[in-house]
Amino acid sequence: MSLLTAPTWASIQTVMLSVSSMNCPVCPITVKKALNKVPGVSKTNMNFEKRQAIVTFDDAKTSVDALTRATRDAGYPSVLAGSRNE
Ligand SMILES: [Cu+2]
Repeated sequence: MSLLTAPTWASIQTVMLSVSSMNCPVCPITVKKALNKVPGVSKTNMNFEKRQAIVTFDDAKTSVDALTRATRDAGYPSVLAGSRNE
């Protein structure tokens, strides 16, 4: 339990994106950079072995569409593979 609780109107979401075109260890770095540039993204974890990106973001500021657009614009199209609310 943190003293710094999130404002109730902000919904922090964590989604899993499948980025199938990551084919070498440098790719996740590029994708991570692209995702971290999206306003509202607070955390990005890349899993190169599974070709996945796990992204935590504020859905008042951004959306899954914006995330997949960011990876696509970086050259790595992605699709939503799962999500959970936090
Ligand atoms: Cu690569």
